[in-house]
Amino acid sequence: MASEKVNLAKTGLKGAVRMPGDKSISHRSVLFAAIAEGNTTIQGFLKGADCLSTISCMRQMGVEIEEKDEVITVHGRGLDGLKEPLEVLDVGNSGTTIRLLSGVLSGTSLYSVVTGDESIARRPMSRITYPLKMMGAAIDGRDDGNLTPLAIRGRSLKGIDYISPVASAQVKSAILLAGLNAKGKTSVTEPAVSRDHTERMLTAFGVEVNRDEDGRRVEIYGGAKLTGTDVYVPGDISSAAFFLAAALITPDSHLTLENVGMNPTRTGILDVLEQMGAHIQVKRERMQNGEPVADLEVTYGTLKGIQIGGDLIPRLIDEIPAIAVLATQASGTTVIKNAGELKVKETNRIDTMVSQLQQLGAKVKATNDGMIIEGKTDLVGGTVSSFGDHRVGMSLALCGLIAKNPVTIKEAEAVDVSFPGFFNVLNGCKN
Ligand code: SPQ
Repeated sequence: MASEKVNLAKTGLKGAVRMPGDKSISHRSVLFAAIAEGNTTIQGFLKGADCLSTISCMRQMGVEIEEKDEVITVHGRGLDGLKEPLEVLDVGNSGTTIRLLSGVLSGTSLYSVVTGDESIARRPMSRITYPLKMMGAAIDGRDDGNLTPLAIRGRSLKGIDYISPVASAQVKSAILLAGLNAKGKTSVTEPAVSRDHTERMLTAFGVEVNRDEDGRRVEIYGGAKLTGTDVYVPGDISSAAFFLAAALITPDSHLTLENVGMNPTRTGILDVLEQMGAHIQVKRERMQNGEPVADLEVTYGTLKGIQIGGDLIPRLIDEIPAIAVLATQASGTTVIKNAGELKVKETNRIDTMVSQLQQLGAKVKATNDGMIIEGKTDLVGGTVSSFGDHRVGMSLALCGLIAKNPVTIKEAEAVDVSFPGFFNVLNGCKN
């Protein structure tokens, strides 16, 4: 297990940083390409540990995937063309991989066992196995199908109209992907709109996807075919969030973040930063492959505490650890509520962030569905842990830029899940 030490930034952070590829879109690009007919090329793919797990699972099912000059070529096998895996499929740390893949596998004629690391072993799977069983899937796992390993005996499915109790793109995507192989229509209705990369990308692969005006209800028809295409993966706004936060808390900083995905289902962080008083300039707005992209310019500035909750939460769920750090440097109180989903991420992100920030001198307390942070606080530094959670690791690293003493992060290698080279890029901005 590697530790990383982050020291006080003696001057502001400066420069232009190109963001790594979007993790959610990278997973989907390989998975959809594999079940498409014909070839797909993918540019900007994130070579983080999670997306590499998706590649390795698809290769285990006979999908040929080549990597040359930063372009990935996937030779699609069609929905019925995946080969039965001879060994257990290992998704590593990736919740997206296990949930989306289970949706695909449920409607094939294959038997498969899917598992992951210790963190995956704790994460709830009944949120997908329950609706998939309603469609006729044969899935089992520990705790009555709630926990990995999942054993999936693929068989023919029937479409359902599912009212999801959670706003979750993984739940929505698992059901829609199973729906591709099901008889008739499959729809998912969510309590609030979750990220819509599956809907956008299925459309790019030639599948008819119907959506209600507000995006909460999505519908597809069984038997639809995916056709290989060219995919361009934009930079990940969830990765950009750490650099937005780094610049906003480190005096005299000015950073340009290039190539940031601006899908409206993901830009809640920008709404929050604006409310906190930050000035972020959005430049060079453009569309790439059905996804909006822009460059973001961020300058250090004073921040104020705010209230965060409601339908905004799914639009920034992965950014809450970074927002918690920002809130320690904002004047007044920040209250984050309706964010109970944080408890079922790579770690319980409410408990890990609260305990680790307290260790660094922050005034923060956990609530049932979020946290309350008092600012502005001088952080003292010390030794903390990511507990194997990439977003916790990167958030705690930000504290090192402003704390009196260095911040040492244990299990720092976790950052490779979504941002390989994160510490080098952060240090590069200090020079
Ligand atoms: O893939 P994984 O491990 O679930 O990753 C996380 C993350 O922080 O990177 C969550 F822990 O992102 C999820 C995100 O929270 C990725 C995702 C997707 O690509 O569909 C959707 C969100 O999860 P959910 O449960 O709301 O669908």
